[in-house]
Parts: sequence; C-alpha cells; structure tokens
Amino acid sequence: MAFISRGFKGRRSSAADSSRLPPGQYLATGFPVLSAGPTPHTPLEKWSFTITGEVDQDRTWTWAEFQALPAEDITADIHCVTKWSKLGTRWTGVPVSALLEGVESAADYVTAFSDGGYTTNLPLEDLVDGKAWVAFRYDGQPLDPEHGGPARLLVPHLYLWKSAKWVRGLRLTLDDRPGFWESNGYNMYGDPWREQRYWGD
Ligand SMILES: Nc1nc2c(c(=O)[nH]1)N[C@H]1C(S)=C(S)[C@@H](COP(=O)(O)O)O[C@H]1N2
Ligand SMILES: [Mo]
Repeated sequence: MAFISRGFKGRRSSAADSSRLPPGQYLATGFPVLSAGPTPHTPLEKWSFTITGEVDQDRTWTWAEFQALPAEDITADIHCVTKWSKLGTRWTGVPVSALLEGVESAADYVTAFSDGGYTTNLPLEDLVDGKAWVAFRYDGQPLDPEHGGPARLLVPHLYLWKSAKWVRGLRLTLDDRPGFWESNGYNMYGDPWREQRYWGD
C-alpha cells in the first residue's frame, strides 16, 4: 500500500509539472544563456532607464532612482522558444506599471530597447497589471550580466525573447513595430500556450 501510494504521488507531482509546460516545451536543467551578441557591461553610474516615444514627456531614472522604486518578488515559469522551460524562477523587479504611472500616451505598443541594440515589441497591455517587471535580482542575487544584468525585462507569460536583457527603456508606439527577432521570423506576439513561435503560427 505504501509503495503504491508513493508511486501514485510521484506521478501526480510530475503530472502537475507537465501541466505547467506549454506545448512542445521540456524542462531545462540549469539556466541556459541565449544572447544574440556579446554581453554588454554598462557601469551602474552610466545606467539609466527611459520611457520615451508617444509620451507627453520622456521619463528617465538613474540606477539610484530606479532602486528607490517599490520592487516586488516574483516567482514565475519561463519558456524559451528554443523549447526549454524553467519552472518557479525567482526574481526581484520593479513592476512596469510603476514606471508608467502618470505617463499619458495614446500608444498601444511598446518597443523595449537594450544596450547592444536588441529590441523587442509587445502590446502595452501585456506590460501592465502585474504581468511584467524590470528585474534586477535573480534567486536573491544581483542579476548576472549573462542573464541581462544589471536589469532585464521579465514578461513570463510570453516566450522569453520578449524579456529583453540589459534593457534601458521602453519606446511607446501607436502601431506594432517588429523588434530584432520579430524582423527575423519570430512571432509578433509569442504566446507559448498557443505555440506562437514564428511568423504565421
Ligand atoms: N538584449 C537581449 N535580450 C535578450 C536576448 C538577446 O539576445 N539580447 N535573447 C532573448 C532570448 S531569445 C531568450 S530565450 C532570453 C534568454 O535569457 P537567458 O539568457 O537569461 O536565458 O533572453 C532574451 N533577451
Ligand atoms: Mo530564445
């Protein structure tokens, strides 16, 4: 009886994990690094974060100002288009809503831009209401440069290419403009649950 019950529990917990895996994904071991170019190393005293584009006025935070914003701890499952997923990753970050507070804009879209020139596009509504953060800690430690430190976008409900590493700001736009991977065959939206990997998915 004990044996059967242990086996049953084991299957149940792996079934629970697999229900958190979007179609076509597998569980990664470790934390793979995926970067289209070299890792930039911007010193914190030169770092800033800017909201620009279709806004009444640009807003910019220095690193010290950004650190003074209210941050949250986040636990999230993340999914890379190359098919690995990682469950229950732990981050600390400033919710994007806090950065957009008081910003007046007619924009419906955003292009996140990063040191090194990477860009990615998202609907503005996917960045607000507790769905996205500018994260600067991972697993209780300052975010590794390889994983986007000092700070990266974290949008766990979309494929991870939307979570721009080394992010330096958000450009608000009226229309949906393809970013780096979106100009190279990746989906404009990128919902892992609908397997929106590439153009036409
Ligand atoms: N600036 C920048 N951000 C980026 C990328 C990149 O090449 N440059 N790669 C994206 C892709 S395709 C993925 S899967 C994730 C990988 O994040 P990780 O290296 O922390 O696993 O970062 C995304 N953000
Ligand atoms: Mo990716």
